Amino acid sequence: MRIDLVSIFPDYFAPLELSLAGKARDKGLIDIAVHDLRQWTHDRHNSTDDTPYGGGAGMVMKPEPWGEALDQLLGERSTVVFTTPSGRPLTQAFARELAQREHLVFACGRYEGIDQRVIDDTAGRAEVLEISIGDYVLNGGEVAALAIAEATIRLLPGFMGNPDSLVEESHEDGLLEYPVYTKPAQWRGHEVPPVLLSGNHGAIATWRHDQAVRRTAERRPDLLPASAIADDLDLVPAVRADAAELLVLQRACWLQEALVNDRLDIPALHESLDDVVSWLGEWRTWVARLDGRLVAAVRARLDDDVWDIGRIMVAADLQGRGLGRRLLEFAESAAPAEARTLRLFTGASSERNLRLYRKAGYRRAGTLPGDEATVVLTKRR
Ligand code: JD8
Repeated sequence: MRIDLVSIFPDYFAPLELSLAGKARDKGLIDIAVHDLRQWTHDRHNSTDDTPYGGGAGMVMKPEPWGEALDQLLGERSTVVFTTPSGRPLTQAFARELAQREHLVFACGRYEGIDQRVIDDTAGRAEVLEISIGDYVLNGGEVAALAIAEATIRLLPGFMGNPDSLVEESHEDGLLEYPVYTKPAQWRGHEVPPVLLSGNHGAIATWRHDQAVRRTAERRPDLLPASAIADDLDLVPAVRADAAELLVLQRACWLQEALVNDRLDIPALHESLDDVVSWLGEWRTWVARLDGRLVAAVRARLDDDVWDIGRIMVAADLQGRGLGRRLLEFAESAAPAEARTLRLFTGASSERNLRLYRKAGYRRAGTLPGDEATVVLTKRR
């Protein structure tokens, strides 16, 4: 792979001479060239910026030097990376894509950015990628180019002494990395988790995976595949102290139901805290927390030989990840032996709920007495 980096601060790339890229260069995996943009200026002041059309603060990078720089650097199969806070976020998967490229040209802007016509013109003669390394603002594109180059170069085949070490990395399998330890086994009163000293590789692998899922669920639930959060959340019996948060979650969830069913006369929407406290005493109820936040709940009780399941609640930001399915399965598994039928009800227009219940084997069994807009669904045990 060839990498060219263009900037008005070329010294920013000195680190590339050091560890990583230096090693890759020595292994013949890459050749890197750093260019000072000013070599493509022709005025006495080697100007690379000017005032913005339309006014406003700051300066904008002139198109001409960039045009000439790219004229010289672009080849047949070049990919030009403009680093910008408005770019596509860099991810491990994106870095893997970049590692497949033959030639990367990093165009590192400064000031308020590069004249947009440079990006538009370049897109007509090469692959253009606008990439951001995160939702914060830097003063220029060099640091981002360094980060993208490092994330890419280290994935080049033959770079890592032991390619296996790549497999177990953060984000490689969509999870954050598990905690790591080395000698001594005791340090300042802190132990190393015994499983890691057990030599039982199966148990160690399981522990590490569980730690990675737990850490990801706690710190980056957005990264977790839909099912993982559902599988990882602990459902525990609700207590009186949960009532207030249950009320808040219930109102939020049934506001959604009110919207999809275009009705407000839904009991759950009108309950008070006392009502919740009261039914906590009449129904078996389970709740789940994420980072201490009550994010899911379900209740159930026996009515003759019917196990009534209800108030399946999932916080809006965690919906669509299989938690509803997990809550339903959990409540079903808690049904006592004498329960021969499982029953629940929902709004006739609550399509997502109806899809979940149909997939779980429930079938319509009429409507609630005096309420045609609420359908009852049952399933034989
Ligand atoms: C390139 C100029 C500075 C940005 C006015 C401050 C990437 N994740 C990222 N954050 N910031 C950048 C980045 C910032 C840059 C340039 C990348 C060129 N600036 C500008 C817009 C607001 N100043 C980045 N990748």
